Amino acid sequence: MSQERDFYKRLEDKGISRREFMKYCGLLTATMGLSSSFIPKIAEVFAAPKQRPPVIWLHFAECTGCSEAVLRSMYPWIDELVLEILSIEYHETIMAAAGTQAEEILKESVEKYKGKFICVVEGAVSTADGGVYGKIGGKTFLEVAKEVCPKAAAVICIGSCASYGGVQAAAPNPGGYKGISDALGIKTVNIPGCPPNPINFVGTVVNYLLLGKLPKLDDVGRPLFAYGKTIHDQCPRRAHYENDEFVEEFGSPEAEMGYCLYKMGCKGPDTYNNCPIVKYNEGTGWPIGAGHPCIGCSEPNFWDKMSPFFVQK
Ligand code: FSX
Ligand code: SF4
Ligand code: F3S
Repeated sequence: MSQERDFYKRLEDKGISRREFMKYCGLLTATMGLSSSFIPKIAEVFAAPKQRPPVIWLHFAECTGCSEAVLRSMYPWIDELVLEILSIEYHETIMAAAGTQAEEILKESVEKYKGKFICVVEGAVSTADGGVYGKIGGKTFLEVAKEVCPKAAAVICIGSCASYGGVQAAAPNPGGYKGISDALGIKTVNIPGCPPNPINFVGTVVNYLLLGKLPKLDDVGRPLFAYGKTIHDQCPRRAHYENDEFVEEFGSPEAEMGYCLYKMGCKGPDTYNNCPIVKYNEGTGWPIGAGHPCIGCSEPNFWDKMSPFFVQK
């Protein structure tokens, strides 16, 4: 009980009311596809964590937008919550250590928590010519990934780059860039999107902590709770699609009226993600809501498969 009291006191000190926190837990519960009776249990995962699994967070070829998405947006305090439930042993962007000291921490943490840590991976790895096109501290990304990922209890790929290669793997891909599962031949939980919605990452971790297992995945490694339906099937513009009401030019009266963006190249019918429901930036916006077609950023190889983005294929 006192652990919980301390938690709420800490939230209060940061200017976050219990009501705001419970609202977030409600959103998380709904996103995870659980009934509202789970809200108190989910609140407890944060307020009185029974375990704080060690996490080793690797960065390879990417823009760090995924870390930014988790640490900065959504709710300004989500980073605090993530740090409450996870014991982040290694994360190049937020750790104080650098250089050889950082490399030693990585080595030590992998040995110390072998078989027990969660490995979060951000970014793709180069596989051509022995992986020489991407290195950290003299080691190729591929070497680092091979040393660390197979020793984890679970590997969670955050973002389309770690999941499927992302922009690095776009044609002609001279570096032979691949996602982690493909490059290493291992099974990973993929949270794609460029960047992904942080709530889908948090939901996956909370699922693991609350139910003791990873969520059910689709055939390309994505949690079904978040990626089980297409954008098109959840889109608020769907009625316009059915009524043949399309935007044919940006800035037109049809665009202003919020008509369907299919003729502007929208890839919503072929894209699985929960953006229309969960949205970004504290639930305020998402691409189609802002009048931009979906470019299919959570689909494997979307840079090649979905482009040209403004033309319907
Ligand atoms: Fe990739 Fe993440 Fe796109 Fe960027 O780190 S999914 S380029 S938003 O940030 O990996
Ligand atoms: Fe479907 Fe895109 Fe039209 Fe929405 S805007 S209804 S996702 S085609
Ligand atoms: Fe990406 Fe389409 Fe959502 S572009 S952010 S999957 S609406």
